[in-house]
Amino acid sequence: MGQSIRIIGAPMDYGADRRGVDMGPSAIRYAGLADGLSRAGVDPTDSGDLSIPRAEERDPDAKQPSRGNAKFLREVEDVCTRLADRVEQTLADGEFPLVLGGDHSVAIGSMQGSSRDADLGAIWFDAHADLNTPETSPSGNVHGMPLAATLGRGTFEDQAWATAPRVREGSIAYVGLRSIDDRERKLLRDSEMTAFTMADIDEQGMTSVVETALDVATTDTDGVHVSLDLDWLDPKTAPGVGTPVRGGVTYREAHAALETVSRRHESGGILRSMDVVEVNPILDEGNETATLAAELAASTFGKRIL
Ligand code: B3U
Ligand code: MN
Ligand code: MN
Repeated sequence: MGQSIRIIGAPMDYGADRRGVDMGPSAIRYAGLADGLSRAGVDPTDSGDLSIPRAEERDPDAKQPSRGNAKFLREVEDVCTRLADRVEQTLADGEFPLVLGGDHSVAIGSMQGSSRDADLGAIWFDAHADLNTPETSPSGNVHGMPLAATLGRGTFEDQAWATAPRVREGSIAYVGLRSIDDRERKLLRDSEMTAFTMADIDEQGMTSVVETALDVATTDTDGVHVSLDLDWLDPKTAPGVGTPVRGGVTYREAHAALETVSRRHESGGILRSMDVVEVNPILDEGNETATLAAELAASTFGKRIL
């Protein structure tokens, strides 16, 4: 039997403006996630969804930023705290946590849980840098802030639920950036993170970029967290996302990227946790984006063409 993968659904949409990402976990499961993983040679079990009240059932004032400019921050805290515990427990049980979002703020919980017992590197496959603090965010949406939260930037400095002290800036690599806000750009430039933009992929090719990103995330760490935001892909390939940005990764590049991760994992067991986020079934066409999310997870865990 291959590695045990525990699927954890986090149907949360507090962090995004457009509704619908809370249905992401169902859509990805329906698209054949567990079957695809089994065929890839690993052993998936589904631990179901965290229970998350719909935004309408929460205090309407919660949308008003409570601390800095961050909508529903207390609600995100509640979910991420529970998610971090689930991820930590999964690892303690010897299984691999595969978290299905939900908007990208779920990554605050996955990274916190995954790094409680380990120095953690990360690869961030995303069109966006997700490095806004509540002070710099143009939208107030927490899905644009998970890395700032993990690194304890701005308002997050004194938020122990969010900050993951065993995730070092220097062990984080972005792949595929193409939409960065002005103040976020300064934060990124002043940081120690490694950032590969779409232009870098054009120049160097996806495989080579991902190999370098893996070097960054595995140096002086105990394992790697992969965070896969489906808006990383071009909107023609992945239309079911809330904040599409044209000029994204193609279908084949995406598979090549995760196959590269997979090869490194097969030889060195480098992966520790993963999340697949921002699939929005309401905006999707024929569950295409959810299907792609399921396929990319299978590629990560060893599915090959031949
Ligand atoms: N950077 C913008 C937009 C954005 C970030 N992440 C997504 N959209 N999905 C913001 O609101 O922080
Ligand atoms: Mn993101
Ligand atoms: Mn994004």
